[in-house]
Amino acid sequence: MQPWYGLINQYRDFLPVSGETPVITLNEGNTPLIRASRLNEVLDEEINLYFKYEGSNPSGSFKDRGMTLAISKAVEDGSRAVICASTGNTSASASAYSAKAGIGAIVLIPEGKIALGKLAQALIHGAMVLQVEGNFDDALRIVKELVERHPFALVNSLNPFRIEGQKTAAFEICDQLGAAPDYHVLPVGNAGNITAYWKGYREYRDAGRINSLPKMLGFQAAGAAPIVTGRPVERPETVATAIRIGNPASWKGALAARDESGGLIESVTDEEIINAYKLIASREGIFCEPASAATLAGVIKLSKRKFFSKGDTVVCTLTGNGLKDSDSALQLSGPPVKVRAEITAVEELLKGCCL
Ligand code: AN7
Repeated sequence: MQPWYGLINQYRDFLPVSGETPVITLNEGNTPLIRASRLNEVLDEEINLYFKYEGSNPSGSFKDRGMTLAISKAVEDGSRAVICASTGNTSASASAYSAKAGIGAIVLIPEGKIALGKLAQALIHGAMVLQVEGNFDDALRIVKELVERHPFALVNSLNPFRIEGQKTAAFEICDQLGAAPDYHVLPVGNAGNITAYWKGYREYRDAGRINSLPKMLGFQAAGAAPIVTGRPVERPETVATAIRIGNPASWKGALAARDESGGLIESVTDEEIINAYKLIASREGIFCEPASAATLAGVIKLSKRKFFSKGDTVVCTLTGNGLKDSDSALQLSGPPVKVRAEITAVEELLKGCCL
């Protein structure tokens, strides 16, 4: 087996790096593609369903793919500090890679609306964390203005290097499957990732590595679905805080991915997201965050209306690790059962359970 030294090393020929680029890496990428095996009952069609588990990246989300490149290029350009607005994962990743690079990180997050694990990550990596009294869209607006006035490198997905790094997930899936899937399913927030995957699939096709392209299926949370409704959402709301975004930066990229691939972008309700979140954990053994579960929620919804064909290969990207947002898991599961420290008491409770 070849050792893995991160995705810049692996996919250098497809990335805008030279021999001079300092590679800032935490050996991100090479994440598992896991075949779903116990979801047949909840699906109305027989499809080959896979999860690309991006929660196994070093900071626990797909953002690391874009960040290894964005931070490497920022260091190459001589930047001393990077800045981003974030619903949590971008800030966690930017903070981690900046720590590795030895440069400063400034992150603006919406007050009270990011999962605690993500906040903890940014803080422990030593970033300057500012909680904006507003939402993600407010934070991004301020960050965009700040970089006009100060020499900070912007590492939101408006930075093209972020998209370049993130496209490598599409390469990996094709390498892992030996072909492109029929459908690729993503949660859509700021829409950088769907833009990146579509770019990745096209580049792999153009390089002759695959000979077909998937249809891109994006899902937004119903309370934060600007691309579905066709206009910005002023007060986005959803349990899936990672995708609580009302005015996506890569709106056009998402529309292009949808239209060029012959796919769709629809919404799923919080209830559908929570149902899928629990199913992925309880039936497949994968702990993802609520935003990631919008993918399976979407697949369930589409299979109800017989959207797929028998045998279709469908890949859902599970964008982030569930441990980041253990609050959501605890709230949705309820507290564990309390018992006296005696075997008989424990046995009493176990009656009728599992045995
Ligand atoms: C787990 O961290 O926007 O459509 O600031 O954390 O590329 O924005 C996170 C987004 C999906 C949506 N799943 O991806 C941020 C941020 C998870 C995420 C998305 C995010 P994009």
